[in-house]
Formats: sequence, structure tokens, C-alpha cells
Amino acid sequence: MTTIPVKDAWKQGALLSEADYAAWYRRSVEDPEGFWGEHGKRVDWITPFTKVKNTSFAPGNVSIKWFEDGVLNVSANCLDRHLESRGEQTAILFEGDDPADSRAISYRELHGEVCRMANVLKAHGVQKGDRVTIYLPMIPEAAYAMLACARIGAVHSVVFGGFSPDALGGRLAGAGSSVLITADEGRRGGKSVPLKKNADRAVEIAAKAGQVVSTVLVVQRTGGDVAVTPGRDIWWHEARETVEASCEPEPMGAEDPLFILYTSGSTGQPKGVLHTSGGYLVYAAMTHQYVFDLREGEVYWCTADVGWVTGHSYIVYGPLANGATTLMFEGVPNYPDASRFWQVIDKHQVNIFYTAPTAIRALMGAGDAFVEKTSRKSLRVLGSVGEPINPEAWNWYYKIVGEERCPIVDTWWQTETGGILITPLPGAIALKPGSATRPFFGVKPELVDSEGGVLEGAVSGNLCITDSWPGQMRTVYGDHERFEQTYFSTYPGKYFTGDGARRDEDGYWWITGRVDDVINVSGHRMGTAEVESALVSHPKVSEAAVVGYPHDIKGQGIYCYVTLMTGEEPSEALKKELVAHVRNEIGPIASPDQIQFSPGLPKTRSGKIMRRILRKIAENDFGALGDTSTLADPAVVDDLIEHRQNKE
Ligand code: 6R9
Repeated sequence: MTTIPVKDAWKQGALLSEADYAAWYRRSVEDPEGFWGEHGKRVDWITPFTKVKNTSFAPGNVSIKWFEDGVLNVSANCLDRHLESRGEQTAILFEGDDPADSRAISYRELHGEVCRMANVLKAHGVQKGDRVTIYLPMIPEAAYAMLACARIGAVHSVVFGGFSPDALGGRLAGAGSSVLITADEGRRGGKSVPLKKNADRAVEIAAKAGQVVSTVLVVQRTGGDVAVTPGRDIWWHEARETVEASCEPEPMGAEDPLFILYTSGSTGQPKGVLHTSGGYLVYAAMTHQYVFDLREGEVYWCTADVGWVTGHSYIVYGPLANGATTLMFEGVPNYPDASRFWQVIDKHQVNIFYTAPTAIRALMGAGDAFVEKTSRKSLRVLGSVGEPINPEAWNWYYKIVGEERCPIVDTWWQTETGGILITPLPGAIALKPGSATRPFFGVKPELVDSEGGVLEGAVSGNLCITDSWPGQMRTVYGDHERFEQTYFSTYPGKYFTGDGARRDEDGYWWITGRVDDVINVSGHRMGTAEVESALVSHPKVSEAAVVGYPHDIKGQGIYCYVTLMTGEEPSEALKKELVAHVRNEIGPIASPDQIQFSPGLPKTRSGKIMRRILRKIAENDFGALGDTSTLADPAVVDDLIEHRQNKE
């Protein structure tokens, strides 16, 4: 595999050299107290911490605390402390879905808007520790809402705007939110997304689950016609006129919660990943600075949605804590056409661009002409996140988009990790296409076999992290037991990531993808259990098993085996009905790609579905079904193979 050494141009003015990386990394793992004690000072503390690290991965006693006696406010770190030095600098550069719609919001303006929203929330009774759910499109108000919560010590739970009313309702109830912030409609690819309509239904669903939502703050985005419930719904543009543009930041303990973010796991419904204030901010800001080799005055653009962790850490908190200019894009990569990303880069002179492999593959498929008709001369660093990037897409990104001028940082991390854990650093680490390369400071990765035996040398295995880092999640909201069970019980004493990885002869890390029942569809995480539960909630479905299979653009597609109730007939119409049903239950991102009606599913004699076999069939890999001797009824497998969808 080719190695691309660090080019001289990347070393010019870089924050860290190859030697710095080696020295910093060594210190960070040999003396975490000293290392993080020093770097913890990068944020402003109201009361400085005296304790740095107090963490345990011990079975039955998992506890993670960083900077625990420090007091700070995250929003003050993202806003107030920049006012003197960079008050007039652009904080958020907004690019609307419509290419004619863009505007710049300075740090001073952002501070004012956040204070106003904080005051509106306070006026509606929101207090420190209360949970506020945010269901907004990619507009600056999403950042105002997050920072307003942080300012008054409320815990935000952002729900991706593509989720269904059911999914939103469940998350409102799960977080115990009595306040919801939404918009009339969103705009994506020239189409409207009925957010308020969905929100209204979600509020009813939450009420049935025992959670009353008493306040819905509505941002007017499109001016579309929406229903208003008097006494409950408030227009943001009206409310903001009634409050002051200043609001004292609430002093928060380092370990006070900052946000909950729901994410999919291998079992059950999505869980609320809880991140706290001090360690999270230190880690998000530090990784953002060093991974992107951030320079003063640069324009930084991450194309994620604030509904995902990448939007939290690398659109809002990391960049704003660093006083950067962060671009927020409301639209999609192919509207008005497949040149959009590159046109936005030229329009705003973007220096650092961070996107997902699924977008790269889709744009690669559209042809080089869409890229080549733009300049892209402003670009200096390119990033990738969300799923493994195949070398072909990597090379296209490197050669066609970056013209071999820009290093690519392939950043591996998770909602749970709060920030990037394995990644190149532009001036410091030689690249290999498809490899996330080296661990970030303080991160100790390890490979284990399925029995938990530690693997040494160039080898593949299950990826664990053996010690804590400041950005790590602290618990599953309201269910610490589930936190320990999910992450620390498979390999006791270690954080198990759920990913498989390979370490090569140079000690480089190659993430190979999930080894559990989580699938990654266009960079969106999904539990196969969630899709199964949506399918079986349809009255005609008796049983369902869902697996991922390789998909050219999306990375993985969703393959569903469905057994119908006795007397129900398989049909194309029923397939469509089931697809619509899943979209309705979860959201369009969970749309099944393939549905195969199967009279039976392969089960062991004890009744366990043999997913390994289902995965192989979905992958069209019939020769490698492995051991089928424990099957209760081997004939089931022959039938499944015979009726495999789009058999190659
Ligand atoms: C940040 C984010 C986490 C899962 C993770 C892994 C996959 C993310 C990756 C990557 C290979 C990368 N993943 N980045 N796989 N290379 N650079 O995506 O968080 O939505 O929680 O997903 O995504 O499988 O476990 P999240």
C-alpha cells in the first residue's frame, strides 16, 4: 500500500511536526495527569480545576471524571472570551439551501442571539439541569439553541431533522423534555421538510408516553403555513424582541451534563449518550485545532448535520471554542447540481473541508467535470468522517478535489468518544489511503480476539481503548447499568468500540467497520434491531431479521428478511407498504433497500437467528456460509438463497 509522506508544504507553518507528535503522544500516555493538566488550561475556567483525571473502567464500577472540581461555562468559552479579540470576526457563515441565500454572523452578533434565546428559555421556566430538545434544520438558530442551553445550564438533546415524529416523540419522552425548539419548515434540495407538523405529532406521542411538552419555540424559516397551539407555541422572532441581548453564563461544574445525543446500538432502542462540560470542551477544541491544523483567519467547513455528533463537536463546540469561522450549510451536495460543494468552497474561500465518504462517492459518481470547473485554490486540508473510506474514494478526493495539494485527515471516532480518537495530523503524520493512521494524544487503542486475548503486531481484531480521554461519554442518560453493559462488559476493564480494525506493520490503524449489529448507511448509524422492531410493528409481519450489505454509494444498504403472518401474501405492493412503514416509524434514513419475503429464518435449535448466514446471503457470498450444522432446519437456507434479491 502506498504511503504519502508529509509534504514540505504541509510542514510549512504546521502546529506540530512529526517529532512533536511522537513526543506529545508519549507524554500523553505516560503522564496523562501532566499532559491533560496542561492542555485543560486551554479553556477559560471560572474556578480552575485542581484534579485532572479520576477514571475507572473496572467492571461494576465504571466512573469517568475529568477536571472534576473545575467550574466553567461552555457558551462563555465559545462566545464571551472572543468578544474583545475577535468580536467583529465571522463566527458562523451560513450558506442556505438556495445558493442566493447566505449571511455572516459575527461573534458579537452570535453572543447577542444566544443570550436572547437563553433569556427566552429562562422566561419559560427552563432551569439548570432541565432537558431541552432541539429539532431544527441546519440554520444558525440550531447553534443559538445549543449554546443558549449551555449558557443557562440546560441539557440539550438535538434530534436530527430527518427523524420521524415517532422517533422524536420517543426521544422527547426519553429525555424528559418539556421544551422543544423547532422550525416551521426546513429546506433541503429545493424541497420543504415539515418540521413543525412532525413536531406537533411528536408532542402527542410524547404525551402518550407520559411526557408533557409545555413549550414549543418555533423558528420561522420558510414562512410556510403551520398550525399554532396558543399557550404552547411561541415564535422565536417575536419572543426575541421581548428579551435582553445579555445573559450571565451559569457557572457549571466540569462534570455537569452538557448534552444528550441519542445513538443506535446493537440492541434495543437508541440510547442517550451523555456528555459533560469540561472534558468534552477541552477535547473537542483540542482535536479541532490539531487535527485540522487550524490557522488564524481560516474558513472551516464541516458538512455534517448538527443532529449528529460531528455537528456538535466540529461545527459548533470545537470551532467556536477555538474562535474559528465555521460554515453551516443547510442544503445537500447535489443541489442545484453536483458542483455545489466546490462552488461553496470558492464562494466563501473555504480552507478546511470536512465531509463523509458517502458524499465523496456520490460526487465521484457524478463525474470530474463538476469539480474541475471550480477553482478550490483556497483548500488546504481535507477531512473524512463517518465510515471507512475506500482507497478509490480517498484517491479521488486527494487527486481530483485536492489536486494532491491537501492532506486528507481520515478521522475515526464515535458519538460515544465525543471527539476524534484515531487520525492523521496534517504536518506530522504520513498518510496511507484508507487508514485512519495514528491515535490522538491520550488515546490507547488495543486489538483483542473474540475471547479478549490481547493481540500484538500486525494483526486484525476487535478495537478497544484501554484508558479514558477527556471527551469520553460519561453514561447512558438515566441508565448507567446499560452504559457498563454495552461498552465495558464484553472485554472487562476496556472500552469496546464495536468496531473491527487492523494494525499494520508500521503501527497504522485501519478501521474495517462494525463487528456488532450496528450498520452504517451513508454514515448514519443504525441498529438492525430498530429496523426489525419497526418491521414487526406492521400488522402483516410476523418476524423480521435485518442485516447490512455492501452498497456502492451508501457504504452499507439495509437488507430485510421478512416473514409474513399466516394467510398474508407476499407482493410488490406489500414491499412498498413496508418500506413506507419503516420510514414512518424511524425516518427516511432507515428506508430498507431490499426486502426478501422468507417463509422461515435460519435458527439454531434454541431459536436464535443465525445472522452470520443472513449476512452472507445478503452479500451474495453463498460459498462461505460457514458452519450450518446447528441449524434447526437446513432447508430454510436453500430457500433463502434461491430467493435472494437481485442475485448476481
Ligand atoms: C463520528 C461518527 C461511529 C461509527 C464508528 C465507525 C464509523 C466513523 C470512521 C468510521 C472508519 C472512519 N466511523 N468514522 N469508520 N473510518 N474515519 O461517525 O460517529 O455516528 O457515532 O458513528 O462510524 O464504525 O463506530 P457515529
